[in-house]
Amino acid sequence: MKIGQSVTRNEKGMVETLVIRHPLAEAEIALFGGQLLSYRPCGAEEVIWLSEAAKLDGSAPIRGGVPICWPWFGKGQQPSHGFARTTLWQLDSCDENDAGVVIELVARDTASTRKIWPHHFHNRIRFEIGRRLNITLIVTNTDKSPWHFTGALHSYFQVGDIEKVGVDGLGAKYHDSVTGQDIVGAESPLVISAEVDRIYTQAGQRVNLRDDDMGRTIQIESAGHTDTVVWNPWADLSKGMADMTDEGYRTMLCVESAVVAEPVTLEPGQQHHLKARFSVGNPCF
Ligand code: TA6
Repeated sequence: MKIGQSVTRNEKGMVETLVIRHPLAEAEIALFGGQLLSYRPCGAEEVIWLSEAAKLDGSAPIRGGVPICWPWFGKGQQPSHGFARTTLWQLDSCDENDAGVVIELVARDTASTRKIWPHHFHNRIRFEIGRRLNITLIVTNTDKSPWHFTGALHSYFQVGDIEKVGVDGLGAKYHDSVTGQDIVGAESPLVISAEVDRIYTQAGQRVNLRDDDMGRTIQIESAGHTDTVVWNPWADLSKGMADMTDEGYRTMLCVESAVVAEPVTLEPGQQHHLKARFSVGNPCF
């Protein structure tokens, strides 16, 4: 069903999606999780990685795309990475013009979210899809008392060959979640040849993901974040994950705009914007 000149309601597996076909870009967004699954600017190859073994039946988080981790990041509480990525979001608005398509989805607290996290909230996720992609998570405290959150736009990028990738702009300090160590003096660019799970605490606003195999650089700009997380599970961990193929890790890298080390506190009525912008060199423009 068409809901705009460039936007159609569709299904991927068993989840409802919005498919965007605009002269400047194509994309797909699942209402389950409010999750971007695909983004391809005109003339470019796919930017976003989606696991070939992803569960697309609404029973579990979707492996790939840009899951929204909220109201917490990580496995410290259950469910892992919070409940936003398994919430069914509602389409709130869809607009388009020559520059692209803007889609907004919303999710509020319900009886079941309050059982897990006893607070009132209103979340809005805005996707601005054009020659670049902007994703903004707008979190509002609709409660009578302050609360705090951590979270991330847990972006999975498509790469040609993980061993031919270099990431710069990550800063000098990180927490290594594989070894538990805090490291000062990180290598730059980061080159990956084993499991990587790092929380960079001094990343700048702009991180470059250089991909020698695909011959492109994806620029990731973040705002409203405190950290940038980089993750690749590598071979052994992937084998234990039902929603990754054994070789899936070779073509993906997560670079995440995150709030981990310092939770954001919101007073009643206050908002926080967590943003990520992806741009890729493109012959069309
Ligand atoms: O962002 C990195 C990370 O927190 C890793 O520690 C890794 O477990 C990954 O996210 C995936 O988590 P998930 O709950 O989706 O399996």
